[in-house]
Amino acid sequence: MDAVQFRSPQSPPDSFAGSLREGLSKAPKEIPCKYFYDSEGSALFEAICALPEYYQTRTEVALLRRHAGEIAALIGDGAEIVEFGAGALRKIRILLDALPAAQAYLPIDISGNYLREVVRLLAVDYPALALHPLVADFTLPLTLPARTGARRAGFFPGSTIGNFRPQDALCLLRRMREQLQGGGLLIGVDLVKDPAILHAAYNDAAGVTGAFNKNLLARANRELAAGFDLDGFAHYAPFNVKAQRIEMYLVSLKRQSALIDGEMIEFAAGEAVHTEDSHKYTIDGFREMAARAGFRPRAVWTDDARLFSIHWLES
Ligand code: AVI
Repeated sequence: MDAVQFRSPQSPPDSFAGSLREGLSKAPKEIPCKYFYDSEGSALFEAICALPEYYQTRTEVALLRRHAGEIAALIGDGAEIVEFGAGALRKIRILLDALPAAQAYLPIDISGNYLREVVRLLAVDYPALALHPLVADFTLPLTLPARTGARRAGFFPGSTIGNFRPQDALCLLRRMREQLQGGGLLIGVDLVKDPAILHAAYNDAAGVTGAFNKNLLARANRELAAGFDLDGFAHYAPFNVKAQRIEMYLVSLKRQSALIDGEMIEFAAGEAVHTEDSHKYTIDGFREMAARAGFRPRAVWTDDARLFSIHWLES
């Protein structure tokens, strides 16, 4: 049983401390995957993207490069591009290079300092582009500023949609469609494939994904003095064939406890903390979901090995 010993500070439920306390008090235990991305976690994610086993980033970048002209023609001149969860702003450069007449760019990201820094670098290379960075959690309801461009186009690369449960992904797509005010959405979606390829991508030989997963505990130690023994947990990332998703867990290797936001949380030996799902779609399955969200699925691009897909969805 999870012991409750101290009940002093109770942080808001939407803070890291509050979410961690709430998620680790559940049975089974969980930690929302959005907490991976502090500065250490973001750097580890960048390292994952460069791993030989993690085919997603290089496949998506190659698709964007190969089809940039066609994509630009679909987006059209004078558009305002909204990027959901902007990150390092590398993929957007491929689009912007193909869209010299783009009017404005609105990157939305939860990490303010990081966003300001990458936008500053982008401004140097695209001096004619109006930049309107928005520090916000795009997974929550959010009102975007009034449209400035001829039309709006959304950009949601990286298959981040896969990190939402299908019902939540559907709600997110519906909300994005409203925010785009009649504009289309360009979205990257990872595909169902040989489970061995998927398993390798989330269980890399260098152990970077394991370090990324354990960064949740390291972050709790840094920010909350939780006292986690990182060696006392194992990274475990199986492919759930029925649900077509990679599931990530931190498995406690012994009986242990940690202090989170005033509560002593107990972990049994062998107990798993669920940290992430990464859903994989078929092309038709994703197009069906997009249609249920109110989009009209149009062009789709994929690589020869059918590892990854990019979809253009019209409103
Ligand atoms: C950000 N997201 C799409 C990544 C994924 O593949 O689901 C996060 C990740 N987790 C482990 N490796 C990468």
